[in-house]
Amino acid sequence: MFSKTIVTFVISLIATSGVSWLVALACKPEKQADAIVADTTGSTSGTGLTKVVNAYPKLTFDSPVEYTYANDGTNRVFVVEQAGRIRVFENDANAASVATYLDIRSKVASGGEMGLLGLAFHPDFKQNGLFYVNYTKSNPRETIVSRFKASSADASTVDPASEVILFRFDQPYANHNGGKVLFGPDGYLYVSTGDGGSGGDPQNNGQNRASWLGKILRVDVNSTDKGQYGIPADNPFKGNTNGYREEIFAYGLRNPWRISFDEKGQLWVGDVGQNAIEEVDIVTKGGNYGWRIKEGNADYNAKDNTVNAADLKAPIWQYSHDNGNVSITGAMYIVVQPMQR
Ligand SMILES: [Ca+2]
Repeated sequence: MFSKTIVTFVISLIATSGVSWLVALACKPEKQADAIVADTTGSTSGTGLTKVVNAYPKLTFDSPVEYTYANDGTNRVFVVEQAGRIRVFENDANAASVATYLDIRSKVASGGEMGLLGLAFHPDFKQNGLFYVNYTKSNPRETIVSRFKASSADASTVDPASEVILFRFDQPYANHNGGKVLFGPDGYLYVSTGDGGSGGDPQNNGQNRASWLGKILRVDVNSTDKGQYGIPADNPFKGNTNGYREEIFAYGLRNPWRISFDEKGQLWVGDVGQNAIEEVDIVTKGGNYGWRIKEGNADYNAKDNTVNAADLKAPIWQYSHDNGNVSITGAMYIVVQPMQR
C-alpha cells in the first residue's frame, strides 16, 4: 500500500539520520506544526505509526522550514529559518548551541507563505562550496533562485555578497510560492514553483507553459548557456518554438511546497489542494498534473482548456478534507542516502 510505503520512508529517515525531528508547513508557516504521517488506512486524522519527538531539545528555531545536511564530511546539519537565515549546528541530541551560517534577512521578504523557503547543497559542495536557495523578495515581489559560495567546505559562515542569481520571476500574489530546491540523481537542480497565488489560479499559470509558475523546473547548474545555468539536453521543451519555458520539467501544479526523490530516483510531489483535495504525484518528465483543470481527480475549472483530459497525469494518491483541512506538506521527505556521520 502506498500509505504504508510513506510510513516506511519516514521511519527510514529517522533511522538513518539519527533524527526524529520533522518540519511541516502549510498555510501558517509562522507556526511549527507536528509532522503528519499517514497510517495504514491512508487517514491523516488518526494516530500515525511514527512517534515524533524533539531531536534537539536544547535548541530552538524561528519558523524553521527546512532541515538538511551538506555531505561535507562534517557532522553538521542545517536549518533554514523563513525570515532569511540558515542555522548550523552539530547533529547531536545534546547540541546546545546553534550558529548562523548565512543571514540574508535584508534581502528576503518574509511572512505568510513568503520567505527563505529552500536550500540545496551542490553534490560537489565539499569541493566547490556551492549551495542554492529559493526565496521571495519585495519591490517588486519576486522569487529568486540563487547560489552562494562558502570559502571552504567547513567554513562556519558564508558571505552574503557571494550571491549569484541564477534566475528570478514575478510573484503576482503573496501566496503559493512553492520553494523547494534539490538535486536529482541526474545531478540537475529541481525547483518547485507555485501557481502564483490568490485562489483558483486566476491567471491559469499552471497550464501556461510560457510561465514559470505552477511547475517543476529542472536546470543544469554546471552549464552556462542561460547565463548562470543551462538547460539539460532532454528537458521536454528545450529548443521549442512555442514560447514555452525551456526550464520546465513538469507542469499543471498548484503549490508543490515540498518534493523529494526516493531511492529509485522517482520524484515525489505533494501538491497542496484548493478547497477540497490534496494530492501526491510521482512526477515524470513533461507531465501535466492537471491543475487548474483538475483538483486531484475531480474537475475544478476547465475554462479555456484545450487539453485532452486523457493526457493529464492523475495523482497516485489523494485525500479530501473530510477529516480536517490538512494540507499535504512535510510528509514528503524521503531519504536517498544515509546522513554522513
Ligand atoms: Ca493535479
